Amino acid sequence: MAVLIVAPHPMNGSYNYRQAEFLTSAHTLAQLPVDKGREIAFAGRSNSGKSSVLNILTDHKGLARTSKTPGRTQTMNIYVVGDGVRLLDLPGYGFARVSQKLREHWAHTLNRYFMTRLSLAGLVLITDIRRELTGLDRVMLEWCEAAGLPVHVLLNKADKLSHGAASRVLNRIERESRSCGASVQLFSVLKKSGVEELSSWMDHCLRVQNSS
Ligand SMILES: Nc1nc2c(ncn2[C@@H]2O[C@H](COP(=O)(O)OP(=O)(O)OP(=O)(O)O)[C@@H](O)[C@H]2O)c(=O)[nH]1
Ligand SMILES: [Mg+2]
Repeated sequence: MAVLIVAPHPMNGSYNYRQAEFLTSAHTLAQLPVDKGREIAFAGRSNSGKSSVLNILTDHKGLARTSKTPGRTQTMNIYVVGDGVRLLDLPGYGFARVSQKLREHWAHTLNRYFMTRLSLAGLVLITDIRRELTGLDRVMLEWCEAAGLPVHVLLNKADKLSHGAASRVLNRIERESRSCGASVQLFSVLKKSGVEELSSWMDHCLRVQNSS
């Protein structure tokens, strides 16, 4: 298993997510890379667009596998950006057609991942703007607040709503999320919009963790 070395963060404080390369897949926590450096996890409901967001962020279409069918990502997929920074594409939650056994495995494994992973620097919570926040999204937000983990909500698939309707959802979710310290933004994989705002949040999150 690869051992990552943490190099100083870049002078201008921004990371080149285009450098991301696939490192490994993990079905259990023991299969994850050594818990050093910093990582940002991409979590959210199945089919909200986690893998697609990763591909747009890294400007690499086929990096993470996407699918019209929910339940595509069934392992934790780890990408390395260089200088000890990793991105994790997590299996989605809330997908009923996955077997009970697999659902229990991921509920338990992701719970332990969030509770114990020292290198976890932040969470990008990806939602489908048409569904707004689901019960499990709210549980994630509350948990992040309690754990002091920075979290950024992407209201993805913003192209599915008119500009006005998307802005209204953004305002509402911003108000709701303020209490738990989460930031929120609109995003569209289809329109490639929101990438700079997401990158800036991630840069900030990685810098804060690096200097603490
Ligand atoms: N219109 C539109 N479709 C999107 C957007 N983002 C993702 N999709 C589509 O949504 C579907 C699911 O995308 P994925 O990236 O596979 O979703 P995921 O969250 O990784 O799904 P799981 O791995 O099953 O948890 C695909 O058909 C994507 O093309 C977006 O911003 N706009
Ligand atoms: Mg996926």
